[in-house]
Amino acid sequence: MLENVKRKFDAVNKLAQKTGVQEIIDLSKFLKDRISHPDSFVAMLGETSSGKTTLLNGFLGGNYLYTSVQPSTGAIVELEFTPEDVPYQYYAILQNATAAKLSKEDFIEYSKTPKENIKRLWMKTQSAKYGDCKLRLFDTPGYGSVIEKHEEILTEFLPESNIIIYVVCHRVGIQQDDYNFIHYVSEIITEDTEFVLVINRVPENTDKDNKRVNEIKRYVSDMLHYKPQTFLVPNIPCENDEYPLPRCDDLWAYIKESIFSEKHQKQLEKSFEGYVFGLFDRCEAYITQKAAAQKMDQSESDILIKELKNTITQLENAKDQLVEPTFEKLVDIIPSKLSRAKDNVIGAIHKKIDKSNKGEEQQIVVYINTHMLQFETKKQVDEIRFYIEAKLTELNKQIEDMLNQCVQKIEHTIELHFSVETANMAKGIFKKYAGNVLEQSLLGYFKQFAGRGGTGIANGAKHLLKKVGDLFGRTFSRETHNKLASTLSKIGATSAKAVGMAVAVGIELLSMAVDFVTWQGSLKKKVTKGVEKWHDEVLTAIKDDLNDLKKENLTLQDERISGFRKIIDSMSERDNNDERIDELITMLDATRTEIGEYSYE
Ligand SMILES: Nc1nc2c(ncn2[C@@H]2O[C@H](COP(=O)(O)OP(=O)(O)OP(=O)(O)O)[C@@H](O)[C@H]2O)c(=O)[nH]1
Ligand SMILES: [Mg+2]
Repeated sequence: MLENVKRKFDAVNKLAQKTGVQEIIDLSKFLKDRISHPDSFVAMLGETSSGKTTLLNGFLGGNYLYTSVQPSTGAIVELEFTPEDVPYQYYAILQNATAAKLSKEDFIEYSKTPKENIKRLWMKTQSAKYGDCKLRLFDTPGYGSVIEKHEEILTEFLPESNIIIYVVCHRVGIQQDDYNFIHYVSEIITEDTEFVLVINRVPENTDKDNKRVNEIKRYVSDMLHYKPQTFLVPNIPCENDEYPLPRCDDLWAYIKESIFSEKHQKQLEKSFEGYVFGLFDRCEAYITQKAAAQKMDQSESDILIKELKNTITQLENAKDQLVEPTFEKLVDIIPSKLSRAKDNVIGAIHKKIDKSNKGEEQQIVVYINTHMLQFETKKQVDEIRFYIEAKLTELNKQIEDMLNQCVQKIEHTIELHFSVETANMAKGIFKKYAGNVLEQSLLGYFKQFAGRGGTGIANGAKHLLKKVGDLFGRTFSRETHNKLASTLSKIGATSAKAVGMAVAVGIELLSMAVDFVTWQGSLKKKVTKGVEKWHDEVLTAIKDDLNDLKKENLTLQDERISGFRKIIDSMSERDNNDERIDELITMLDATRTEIGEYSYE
């Protein structure tokens, strides 16, 4: 597999080694490891007790993971099937990105009640079934716990997944939480993530026309806007508290087939080829910078360094003048917006209660609980989400414009003051820095995976940025955009969850013997209280999310700055070894000929 990519990699790797730059050599090693063991990500999702962990035990062929009728899985548990010959190994991945070896007993214990400092648990086992590939299966807790304690499932794991297996228990059917969950999943995932539906514990002798099965299928396809591949897993009756592990060979066969499908393999090949070109671009940038610095005379070099420093100052200023104020304003205005949202929700529901008639008590309570609370809060939160999105898109645009102006100014200075030969070289440096989609993809992939001590989650097939035009800075904004999209989804999910907590407003009033007007008044009070609770929870969550987003934006700005610093560094430390530079340039040209051009198709 990936033979073509490996051949190109070998050529670029030689060039990378030749540069002698540690950062480039590290990138090359990282890429080599990834290409030899490409991984696929499969995430199990679904309400608590839908049987996710039991299905995985069935897959493993033994009770390796803890299950219970109570909410049982408290941590994210990763099962890694690796081609390397290793016995079962248990680890905890800690918040600081290091891995700690665990005994089997501790592994089970922490999967029930994870310690604060554990990010996820990790069980590694050998399997020859997947050839050179690694299969990484993620077991997750139910929805409530995901929203409250494991937001990284929404923000990190799902966007990286190739396949999501969504498990619904036949007896329970689709509940409000499933609605919310599937809704936000569908917002986050891209078209290259496959959604597989499992209807679990289907009673024996259930035929194709089973009402519940069809109802679950219909609800899910309505939410996703397509019909997902669906598997029915039969219920195994319990005897003496023991039952055989579920067999769903067709499900696992399908997962394997999907991972090895031509479509997925092509995607993998295309992505890795892109990273190999990214590595080449990194080498090329370094070599051309060196060569240009060599050719420029002192005054040219001084002018360029001055312009670069100027750009860095502008980028630094943008942090205080654009990023900080934008977030400050957002944090300032969100409370009043959310407060208005709260009033609107309360107003709409109170109006409904006021208009109700005696005899409709039951109907109204049900309507409020099953429909109005979710509907009205979603409407309001969506508006706030749009608002945040608009403001942050605007911020992005401002920063891009600023960067564009800087680069134009530098190009102009070069044209004015440089000789023809050095002008083209000097401009080349910026072209390399600016339009380098592939290099940015590789660095992004590296940062997310290896940047976390190798314990990160990053799917090689998914980090290749698409070419979105040659405009300076464009490629950066995609990363910010992804982060923004998942944060906005998370805000929606938090809100839906907070409403879920307020559900069952006024049910107890139904059994109380009070006159209708008193009943209306009490129900309104309950609604107000429930919605206020929702408001408080959502406000805290949005503030935290905005803070995270701000940090992310500032980090991105720092990365841009460090990109420009690298150019200054390579210009300042002139290499007087002309021979070495010539050798590098010859090798660069030969490598370019050997690997050809990357096509984005
Ligand atoms: N009788 C019977 N019990 C099952 C079957 N599948 C799951 N169970 C039981 O259902 C309960 C819940 O299953 P789990 O696998 O822990 O559910 P889960 O989705 O992982 O739940 P959380 O980890 O809380 O999200 C456990 O007590 C299982 O033993 C089945 O096919 N037959
Ligand atoms: Mg579980």
